[in-house]
Amino acid sequence: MTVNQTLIDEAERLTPDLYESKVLPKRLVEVIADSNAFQGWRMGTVGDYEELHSKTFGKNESVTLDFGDHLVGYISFAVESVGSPPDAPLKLKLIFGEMPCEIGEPFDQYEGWLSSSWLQEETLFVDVLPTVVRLPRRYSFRYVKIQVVDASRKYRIQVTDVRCTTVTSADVSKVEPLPDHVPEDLKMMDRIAIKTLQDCMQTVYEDGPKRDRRLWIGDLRLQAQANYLTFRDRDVVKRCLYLFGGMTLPDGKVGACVFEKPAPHVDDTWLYDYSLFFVACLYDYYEATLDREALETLWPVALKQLKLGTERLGSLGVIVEDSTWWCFIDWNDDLNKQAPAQAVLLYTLKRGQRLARTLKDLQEEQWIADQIEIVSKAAMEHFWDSERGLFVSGEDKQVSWASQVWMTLAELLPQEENAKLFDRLHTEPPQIGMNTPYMYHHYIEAMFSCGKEEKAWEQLRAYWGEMVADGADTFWELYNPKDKKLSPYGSNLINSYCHAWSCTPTYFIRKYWLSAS
Ligand code: RAM
Repeated sequence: MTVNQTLIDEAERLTPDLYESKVLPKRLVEVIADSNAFQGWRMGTVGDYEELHSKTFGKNESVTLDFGDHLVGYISFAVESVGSPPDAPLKLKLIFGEMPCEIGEPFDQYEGWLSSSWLQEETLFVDVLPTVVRLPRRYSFRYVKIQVVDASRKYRIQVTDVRCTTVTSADVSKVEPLPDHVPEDLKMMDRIAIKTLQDCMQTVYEDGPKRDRRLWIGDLRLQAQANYLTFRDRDVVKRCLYLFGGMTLPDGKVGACVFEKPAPHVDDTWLYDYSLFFVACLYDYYEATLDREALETLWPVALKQLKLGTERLGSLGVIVEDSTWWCFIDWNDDLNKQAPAQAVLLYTLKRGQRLARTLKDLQEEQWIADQIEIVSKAAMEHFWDSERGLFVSGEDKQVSWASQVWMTLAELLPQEENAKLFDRLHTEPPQIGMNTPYMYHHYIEAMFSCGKEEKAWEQLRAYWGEMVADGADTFWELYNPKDKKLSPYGSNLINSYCHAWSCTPTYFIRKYWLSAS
């Protein structure tokens, strides 16, 4: 990696302190298989949390605690023996679940392709009782199952004082309450979205506090947009931008994600669209903060992404797809990404052009203007099917929501035309749909951008509203209302159920509902 130590030092200086609070469990529960419940599991109440203190547990017995909401933090509890003096160590297993499925389905049956080490569990041995156990790892959960793997025939245990010390860098006092006239369902979505963002805001903007627990630029872009209208943090966003800008891949590309520990370093994953989003993140940050110094410092990195992005254009001005590239757009193996990628390039070029203008970088402004012309002209020639009145992508001329949405966001057509495009699409939806709240975000944003507000609210309510109906405490990484166990990783157990890129209902509500009312 190429390191600009000055930027990294500044990023480190901006490391936030975390706010802590103590949360106690609310009730004792049991997981129940129920084909009508989300993913086939629901929680049934067994008793109040206080009842835990009068219970004892022996070998193979367990208790599941419900904290009543999604939490990110450190758990501790007191444990003591009951009966004869403990004549053997106590072996405990703890299983943490953001969702009931993680408590209901044994982790050893997991067969997904992402590492099973993301599944949150802990086996511990306690040699001396009584004691207070403080687990060193941070967990992301609502439910915790405490299971006695073994004690001995001569003693049982009692568990008391279970608590979680939650952590976040989000300052909840900065969030303004929504006015009374906002409908209740939107208020509920706003609250859940803010909690999602809050739980992901740690010393960087994590994508998910359960998994991957690191800073991804695609997630950062949406989190930051939601943050500007809620927690109004600027320092942690700035820290994230400086981390990305200060550690690029050897050829100057911004990496898709970075790690903070043991010392900041960039991952070797590169995504075409994600590195271009560095420009969009910087644009949004400058719009929100007018931090000219940061803009001047990071502009060379942003400009470099545009230059590298245009290097993928073939002689016809169209993005070349080959084995050396990976563009994200959505988790969907069937999706052809050529047209959406061309649109992301155009979208970021337009933001880069405004930044160049702000900086009075006339030469680069002109270069960007020339690229916008080339990319737009080629997009119209290669991706716009004038007979059908929609965008196609790839050799097979695939019709996907992603292509329409990103071309709309890139404002290739005038907005009245985009509005008509959406009218057509809603009568005859594209064959290739959307799988992530990340893609749905762009779908909703595209409709707001071309004046289809009513449809945007309807779709926001249909998608995130159904997640609420399905029991979301925080919004999820993956959600397909037609396939609720969908996972690109081979198992819904490993999905993240508090995921940054899903936090944008609060952005839509605060940006578009409040300004319209
Ligand atoms: C997954 C994570 C992350 C996302 C990348 C592309 O690993 O969900 O949030 O940005 O994919």
